[in-house]
Amino acid sequence: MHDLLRRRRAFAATLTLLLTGVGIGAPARAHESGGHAGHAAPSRDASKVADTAFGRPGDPRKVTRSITVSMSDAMRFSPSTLTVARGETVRLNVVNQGKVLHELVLGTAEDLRQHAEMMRRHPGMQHDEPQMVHVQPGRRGEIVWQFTQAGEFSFACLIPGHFEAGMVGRVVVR
Ligand SMILES: [Cu+2]
Repeated sequence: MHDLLRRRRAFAATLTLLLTGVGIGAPARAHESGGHAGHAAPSRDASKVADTAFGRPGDPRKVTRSITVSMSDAMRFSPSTLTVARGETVRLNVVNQGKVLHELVLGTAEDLRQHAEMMRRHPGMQHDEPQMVHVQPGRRGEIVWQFTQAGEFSFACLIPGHFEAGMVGRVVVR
C-alpha cells in the first residue's frame, strides 16, 4: 500500500519536473528526445511572440495586396509560386475548387515536411493557427500574413496524401 503511494508520488514529481522543464524553455531538448521534432520549431510562447522564420500574422488593416490562390483535387495550388516584397502584408484568398477538404499552411520547407509527417502519424489531428487555413469544398478562406524575412518559403496542403501528391507551393520574399 505505502509502496504504491510512494511510487505514485515519485511519478507525480517526475511529471511535474518534465512539465516545468518544457515550460521554462527546454523545449529543444524535450523534442530531441521525444517523438516529433516538427512542432518544436517556434520554441517560443505563441501567445506572446508570433514571429516565425517566415514572418508573422498580419494586421488586416495593413494589407497592401490580396492574392487569390485556388486549390484543386488534382492536388495543386494555382498559382504555385507567389512573389512578395519583404515587409509586405498580404491577404491570401484561398479558394477550394475541389470536392474534398484542402488546406493551405505557410512555413519553411522543413517545417512543412515535419508537419506533414506528424499529420500522417496522427490523422484527424485538429489544428488552427494563423499561418494556416482549412477550406471546405467550394468555399474560400483567408490568411493575412506579413512576410518580414527575405528568402524562400513554402506553403502546402498537409492533409495526408495531398502533400505527398505534390500539393506544395513556393513563396519568394525579396
Ligand atoms: Cu489538399
